[in-house]
Amino acid sequence: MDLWYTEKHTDAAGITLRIRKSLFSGESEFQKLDIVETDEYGRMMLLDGLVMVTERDEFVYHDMVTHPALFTQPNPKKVLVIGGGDGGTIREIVRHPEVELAVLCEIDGLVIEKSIELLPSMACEIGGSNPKVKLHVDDGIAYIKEHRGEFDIILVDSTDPIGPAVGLFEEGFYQTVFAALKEDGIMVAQSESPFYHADIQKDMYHNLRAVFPIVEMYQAFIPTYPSGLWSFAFASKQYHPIKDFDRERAAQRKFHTRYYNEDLHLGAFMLPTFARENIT
Ligand code: AG3
Repeated sequence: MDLWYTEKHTDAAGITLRIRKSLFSGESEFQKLDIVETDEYGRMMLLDGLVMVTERDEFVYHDMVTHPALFTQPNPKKVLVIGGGDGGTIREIVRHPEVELAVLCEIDGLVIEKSIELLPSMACEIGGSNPKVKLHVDDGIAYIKEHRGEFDIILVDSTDPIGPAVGLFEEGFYQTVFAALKEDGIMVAQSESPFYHADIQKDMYHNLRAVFPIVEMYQAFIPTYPSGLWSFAFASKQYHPIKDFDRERAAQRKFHTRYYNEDLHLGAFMLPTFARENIT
């Protein structure tokens, strides 16, 4: 018997993947969590039925949520991740030798626990031994209110703006992030699909521009996300992601990245017209 899972992206379209077996299915006080084995994309985590990560294409998302900001900011020492309980973003952050502290603030302890158990390729740096990594099971909004002026970079690795993540798309949240950043700090947040989520993008970028002087969108190809075209918001106090990009430093990185590179850093910020129009 074939078993297939469909995530609907609209009322009339979605993605369908053949499932080999279910590895975990449960519910926390925040959301439903499933981890399954797919034939095409390896292990996959779903929250409330939405695809969060798969082993096969997570490298795109985690490269792109991390490296553009860390190669723009000249000396990133303290980096905070809000959400991101699978650990993939932390894994990429700690590859940067300048980083002294990488804090993960994830609201749902079950996501962390099950990722460590079942998604070791992503959770490898949150399982215990890296002294640069600190975990907080806490509401990101509450956490940053207590940490003013502390971080060089804050990466918002959230779910869609439904359920526990709604507040992470609001102007009040961006003000709190601004306050938690140092005076030359940068925030990056996943910003949904330019193809399907024009309305969400419009509000989100409007809210970001009310707070940050520099706000740019960049894109990445993520096959298991709605439409396959995904985006990130780069919101910054001083550094511009292209004008202040240190191409040499990125080109000379000592670690391999399967998606990000110094040319793509620039290319990712070049948007198709329809995407540009979502945020202007
Ligand atoms: N967070 C972004 C997931 C959004 C996907 N949306 C959807 N499938 N409808 C991913 C977390 C990776 N660390």
